[in-house]
Amino acid sequence: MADKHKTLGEYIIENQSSFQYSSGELSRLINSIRLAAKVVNHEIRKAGLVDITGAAGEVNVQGEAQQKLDVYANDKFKETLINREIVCGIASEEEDDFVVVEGANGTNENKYVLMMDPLDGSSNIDVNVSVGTIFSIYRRVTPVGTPVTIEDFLQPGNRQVAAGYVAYGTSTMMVFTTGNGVNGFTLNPAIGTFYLSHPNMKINETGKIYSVSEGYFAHFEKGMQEFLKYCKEEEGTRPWTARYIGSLVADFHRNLLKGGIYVYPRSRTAPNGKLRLLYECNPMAFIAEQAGGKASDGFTRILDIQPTELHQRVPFYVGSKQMVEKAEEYMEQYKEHT
Ligand code: P6P
Repeated sequence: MADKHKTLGEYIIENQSSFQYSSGELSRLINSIRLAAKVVNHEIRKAGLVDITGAAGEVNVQGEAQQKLDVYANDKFKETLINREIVCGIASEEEDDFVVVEGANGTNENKYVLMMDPLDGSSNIDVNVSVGTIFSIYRRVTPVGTPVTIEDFLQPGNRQVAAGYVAYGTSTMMVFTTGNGVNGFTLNPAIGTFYLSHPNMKINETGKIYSVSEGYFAHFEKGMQEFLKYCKEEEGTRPWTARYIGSLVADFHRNLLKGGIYVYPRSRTAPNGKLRLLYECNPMAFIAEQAGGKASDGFTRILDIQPTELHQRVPFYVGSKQMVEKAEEYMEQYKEHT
């Protein structure tokens, strides 16, 4: 069955000319992400057996206890990217500041910067729930040959040249876009090959699934509270189904396939929401839009937000277009409510 499907390698070769600035570097970059994903996948699949779960004893810039696999995934993706001299800089949820990647003799000829959440949802690892890697790729804006600067990372999401995620679920999938639609590849672990299992992925205009951590209802803004009440009313296709895994990649991927909305709103305890703009919201928003969906902070298109700092957080509404627009209607209607 699998042999009927194109491999990720074949897909990259066939579509390289459609990649923006197709100099072959973006293809090599995606290939290096593929390799790192297989290495991390191998480690995750044995997490329960080897003493590699549990906190690594460190705390990351977010103030979150780092899980050993967080550190492992961060190191593996960095190592793979640095060794191939494809990017000139890397930003990561697990790194306080961006990492400058110099070529041989301290040159900076590489054109791309990569931002990543190496292992999102890692608190779920110890309870055997799906986790994911999220990545976002830009061309640098400072001159090639000079050291990368923060300016290269603080670009709005509408300048991404590629974005994707790896979902370490019941199977391991790599889903990404280079600006020409979204394609999903499933790993055959027996031979370590990703196959094009989900060509040209599209998200339904609407759906019946909403993914929100409703425990924080009392802390949400009035508009978000009213939207949640709307989701539960008896009318038409509602009440909708509540599905919240607590792992963005897993919730997003299910909603991409079935239709639905994921919201991590601002609240009294999280005034800017929880998710990070650069390496969680922007890549997922790029994928959502390329699949026909929508992504905003409740008011503004995510991809148009001008970042001001590396780890900044924004409220995140993403998924089926009509469902996101309904949530935005409530946020607009009640925006004056304190
Ligand atoms: P909460 C995981 O830490 C994460 O960043 C996302 O993957 C997930 O959707 C969210 O946070 C869960 O946050 O506050 O509901 O536990």
